[in-house]
Amino acid sequence: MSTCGCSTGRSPSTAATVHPLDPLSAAEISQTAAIVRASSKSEVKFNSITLIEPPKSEYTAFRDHGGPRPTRRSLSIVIPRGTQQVVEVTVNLVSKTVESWREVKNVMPILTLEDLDVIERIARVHPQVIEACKGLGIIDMSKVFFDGWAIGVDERWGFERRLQQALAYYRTSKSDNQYAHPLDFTVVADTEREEVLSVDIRTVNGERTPIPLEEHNYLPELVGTRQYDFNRLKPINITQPQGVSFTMKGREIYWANLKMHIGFNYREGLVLSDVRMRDPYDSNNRDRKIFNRLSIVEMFVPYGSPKSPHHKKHAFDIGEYGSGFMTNSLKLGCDCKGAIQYLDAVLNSSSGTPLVIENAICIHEEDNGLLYKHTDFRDGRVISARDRKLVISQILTAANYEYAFYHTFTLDGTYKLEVKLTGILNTYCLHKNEESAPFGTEVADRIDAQNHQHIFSLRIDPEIDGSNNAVIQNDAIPANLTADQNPYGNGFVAHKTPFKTAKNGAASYCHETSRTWDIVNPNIVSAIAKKPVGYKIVNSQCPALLAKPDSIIAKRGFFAQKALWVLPYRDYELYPAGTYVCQSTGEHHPENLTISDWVARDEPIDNTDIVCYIQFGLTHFPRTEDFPIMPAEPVSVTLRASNFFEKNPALWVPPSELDTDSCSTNANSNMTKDFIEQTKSVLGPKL
Ligand code: ABN
Ligand code: CU
Repeated sequence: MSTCGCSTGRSPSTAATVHPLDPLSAAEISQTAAIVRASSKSEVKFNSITLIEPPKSEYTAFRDHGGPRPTRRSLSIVIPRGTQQVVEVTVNLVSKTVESWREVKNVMPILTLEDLDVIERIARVHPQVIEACKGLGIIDMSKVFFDGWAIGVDERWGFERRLQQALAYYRTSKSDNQYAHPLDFTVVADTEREEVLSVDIRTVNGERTPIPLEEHNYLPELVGTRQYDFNRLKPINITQPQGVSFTMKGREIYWANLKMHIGFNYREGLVLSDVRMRDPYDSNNRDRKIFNRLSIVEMFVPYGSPKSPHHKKHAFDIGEYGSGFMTNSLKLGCDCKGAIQYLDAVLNSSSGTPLVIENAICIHEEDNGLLYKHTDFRDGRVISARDRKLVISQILTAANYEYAFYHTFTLDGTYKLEVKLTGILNTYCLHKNEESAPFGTEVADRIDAQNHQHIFSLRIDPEIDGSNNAVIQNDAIPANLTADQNPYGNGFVAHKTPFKTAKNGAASYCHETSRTWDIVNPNIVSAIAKKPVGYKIVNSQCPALLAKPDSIIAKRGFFAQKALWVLPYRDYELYPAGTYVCQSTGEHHPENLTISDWVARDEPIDNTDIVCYIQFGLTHFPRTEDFPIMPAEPVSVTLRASNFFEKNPALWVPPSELDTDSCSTNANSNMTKDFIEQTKSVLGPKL
């Protein structure tokens, strides 16, 4: 690390040192592309090239039992140029050979950023689109922009076309906020043949909707700097004079008593694996495994206005576009503040060349407020300790929206995934005879932002002290006792429902009973609590999917119908809306299974290797305050140790009174005032 505490963490791994879960290197991506190309009869377009993680048993044998190093393999999803075919190619990176070449019918792979550019390029010069713009008074087509989206539903075409739709906007200048000027038509195109298939103008009572032309900007170069009061807030700087408290060995991180591996791929983005904790009280000093793997595997954004074209907008922001592909290159001091360790991401272009996103992953620590405190009111003795977070984060841009994912660990062994939603609302123009309500909000004059939901799916492969785990649902209820047993009626208990098979492991949240779920290892019982060791899922921000159960939205987004699914673990069963989400219909596809297929098997989930899909998110009724750029809205899910440690791990943290390095000051003290006066005399009144 450099002296400022910043580092890019780009030291290359060699074949001998590479961790089996490390993402493909640039060299491995190039090598894969060359091998695939050499064995292909036609020219191919690389949709994705990614690591095939070793089967869990192979990884565990290598990691824990001295077994052989797993073979590095890659999976390429390719499209023979100009066709609608989808081919999965497995390459063995040790023998440098193609191991399998398999065409998958009636599926469509992710729309990459390159794919999404196609529709803008072809729509702008298409005669029908130019005509549609003329009808709105637009002559200069360079001012018209098209956001490519996957198509939610369009009965006019099937898998003979690789479809995308475009939402159209106008810009008054280069960086003008186009979402303030939505146009009244959409475009459908075939991505591979680069053909516009339809221009769909939505008229109201036979009339076009004029472009809302008022500007709603947020960039200083457009709005000026007069509205900023630079004196309102004094600087806050985060300093870690002795450096950070984590260390990195390749992509393995060690912090406090935790260690884990940080992976990344085009689809899930960040993947945390092999999360282990050294229990400070464990007499054998074991590394206790908590999670084998965790990642955000899907994100569903269905829009709630039945009016055209909004019925076609239900975005699977991860399955249709790839969380990795949309990842931002992060900026020190803006996205991340303090002493930051970055990791790059290496993905692929359509020609198979490596594509590096510098600073794609941010790793840093933050003060996390109080960890514990007590005042003995008799003698005034006060004790408190401060908590700290290790944050591993990634931010992605999904067309108009931004999503920031913060995977957070704290000193009491808690894991919390916090998502911050920001960016710009999806908008549409309002005709003079229309109102936004009840399906949306008029966030600015004639600008409609429709109601929508954001439902995320966090996939956790738990391994609480071993691979055989189970899930127990806890409901806080009044004790069901006789008047003799509970004469004052105050008794209440946690009613426990152990989940036995996948169908009863499908659970909704219940506010009335403060419902939580414990992931436990039923084979290891806490000697003190006499309860199985576990981690508790606290998931209260989990909106019910509001689309009707028989709608295409509810079928395609079946996973979003429950707050929790528990399934038996199977290698490579990852994506709840299917491996191939673009143009999916919600109907059964034997080569593109979804969570509805996995649940239908209704297999045992009790005391076996299980995996949990945790859905959380929010229902968004847009507000004027969300426009033109949304103040970040946080939403989270938490997993807390529950009888996992025999004693409280917070006691391992020295209380603040023993911390001699604290540089806090009392804002009221004379010392601070003197300091400010002195500094003012040096720096002038700007301070
Ligand atoms: N929200 C739809 C979307 C996401 C990513 C890229 C394009 C469109
Ligand atoms: Cu929203």
